[in-house]
Amino acid sequence: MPLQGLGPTGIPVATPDTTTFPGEDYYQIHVGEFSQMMHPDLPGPTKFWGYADVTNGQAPNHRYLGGVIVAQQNRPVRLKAINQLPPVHPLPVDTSIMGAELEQNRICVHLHGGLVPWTSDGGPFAWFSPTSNGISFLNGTGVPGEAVYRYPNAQSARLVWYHDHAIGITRLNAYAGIASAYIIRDDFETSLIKNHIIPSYEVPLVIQDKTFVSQAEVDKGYVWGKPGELWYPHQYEKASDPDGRWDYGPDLGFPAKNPLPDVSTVPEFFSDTAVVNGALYPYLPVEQRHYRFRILNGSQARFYNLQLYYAHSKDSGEANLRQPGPRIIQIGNEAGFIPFPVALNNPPVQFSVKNDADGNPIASTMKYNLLMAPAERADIIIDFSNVPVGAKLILSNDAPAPFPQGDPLNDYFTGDPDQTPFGGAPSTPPGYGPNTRTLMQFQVVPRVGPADPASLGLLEALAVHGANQVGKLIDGVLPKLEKLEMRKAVRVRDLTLNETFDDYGRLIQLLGNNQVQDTVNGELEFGRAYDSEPTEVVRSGATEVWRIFNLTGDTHPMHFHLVNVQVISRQPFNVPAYDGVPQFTGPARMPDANELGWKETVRMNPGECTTIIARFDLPKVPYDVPASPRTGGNEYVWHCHILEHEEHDMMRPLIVK
Ligand SMILES: [Cu+2]
Repeated sequence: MPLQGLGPTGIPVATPDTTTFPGEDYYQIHVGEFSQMMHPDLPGPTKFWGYADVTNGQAPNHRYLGGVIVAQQNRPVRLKAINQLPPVHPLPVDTSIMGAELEQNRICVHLHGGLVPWTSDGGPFAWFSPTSNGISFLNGTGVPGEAVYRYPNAQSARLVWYHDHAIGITRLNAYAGIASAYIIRDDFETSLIKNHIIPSYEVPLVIQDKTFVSQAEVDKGYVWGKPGELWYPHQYEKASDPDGRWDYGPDLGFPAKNPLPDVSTVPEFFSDTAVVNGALYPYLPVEQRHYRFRILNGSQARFYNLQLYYAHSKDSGEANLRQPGPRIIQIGNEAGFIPFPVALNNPPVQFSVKNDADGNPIASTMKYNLLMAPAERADIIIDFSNVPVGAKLILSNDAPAPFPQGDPLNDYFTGDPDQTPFGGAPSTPPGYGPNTRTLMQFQVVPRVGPADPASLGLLEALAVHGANQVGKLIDGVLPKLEKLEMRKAVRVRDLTLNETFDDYGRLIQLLGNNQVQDTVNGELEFGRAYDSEPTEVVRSGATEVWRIFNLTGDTHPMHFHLVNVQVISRQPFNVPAYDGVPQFTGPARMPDANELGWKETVRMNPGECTTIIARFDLPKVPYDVPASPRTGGNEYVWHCHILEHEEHDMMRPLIVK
């Protein structure tokens, strides 16, 4: 099916009211339930929760990912969210997760990547329902079920997004569709487009994975959706069961206080169907010219190692891994333009990693192409000028899930082995799903109008040949970067990413610092619950260095509210020996070329200490921002953006005073 673009029949873009609040763009966004046919081959329409523009009195036109907002740097946006969700969630709700015992139609709007006052940050405790609200909710209008968020937009051009963050049901609300894009424009970007340095042909690509309910699932007793609606895990399948997949505490010497709940969350959810802009395995006609793609990984837990290949001559639905497509030139990430463009797919790099003697992946040996963890963004240019008309290119993925270790149960592709004896899927027949490797197809069509000006090749030349070869042309083309200096840091914090078992024996991820919290079976535990006393309390305006030690087996995309950060290094350390004082076992590595400059979601690999630096400036706004009634100060969070990790319970307060 064709890729959905922006527009009323694709992904609707909201239209601001520019008069009610002079100098500001005002939006009224309806949050409601709707159904949409996602693919003609699905057995029925899919029920979603999502955003729709009702700013100018129009009826809500709910479409998946709808409510896209385009903002201008330094022009504030005021967003009123109107919660008219029904009381019953479309997905199974596990009430053993903190907060999930409350109403099911609680929401809050988090502007992910927005530098906003905490009262507009939409943190987990700032939720509101049609009838009540959370302890940190201070942005009501006086009308139940309404909230107002104020975004200064005092930040450079970039793709941010807004999505739900309500405690206990964030993962469900986001999966059910409460998410949309928010694009910030600025003069620098406009000049690059006007001067034909970056293309004016621009396409957002929101990549997600979803699973749709089949008749067989309904026959097996799935009651949270009809065939064609969204499927979400509702049982904790113990690894000790014949078709199980998750470690269970009591099986490994970690006693559980409670039996597993009937409806249970799982440590992370990898779906079986790739969806781009809400379309299943879509195609996009592209002319023989330069295109700019704004990519967001909006998945629950799945990473993508994006590569571009020509389609097989015999089967145009499959990538020919021996025939690389054109280069991918990355010019930006989630914090806007990067300081220097990077050539990827040059040629494509398939994922690989070496394991140590114990079978654990050695992060420093990982090889990949355009790697995107959940919540990461990439601003890329692809030049189709030299691709023959009629050619088909496949955007393809081979990132392991979970990352980087991988479990074949989560890898879906044409002709994959039948895994039904182990609780997995049957083999995927050619031309059909499920598939998480073949994401979408570009179909090259003749160019309409004149050829692209030569200047559109400049960034690719820079990325491939370096600044020296391109000479003076780069003046004014590259963004300026303020580099944060380690010597200005007032504090170095040691923090930890942890894995243990909860009271139900389920695998759980936690954040902590370097203070031991408990010893279980002789193992030191550093993890703390999200709702325990804040420890990351930072002085406003302070620069701090955070050394974040990953004691788990997974890479975690750590997302920082309030600030963008700079990645200083990644360094291996002795995980079993970690007692709060690290023993480094190898040299520190520089961040990847496309991670230089600013970041806001940072991949932190197993066995590595990832060091970041940030300056905790609060946004300047022309009104008083009250202290949080829950924590005091300005209440933000930092957390893993694998949504099941975040919810259970890999999130901690970030308090700025
Ligand atoms: Cu995580």
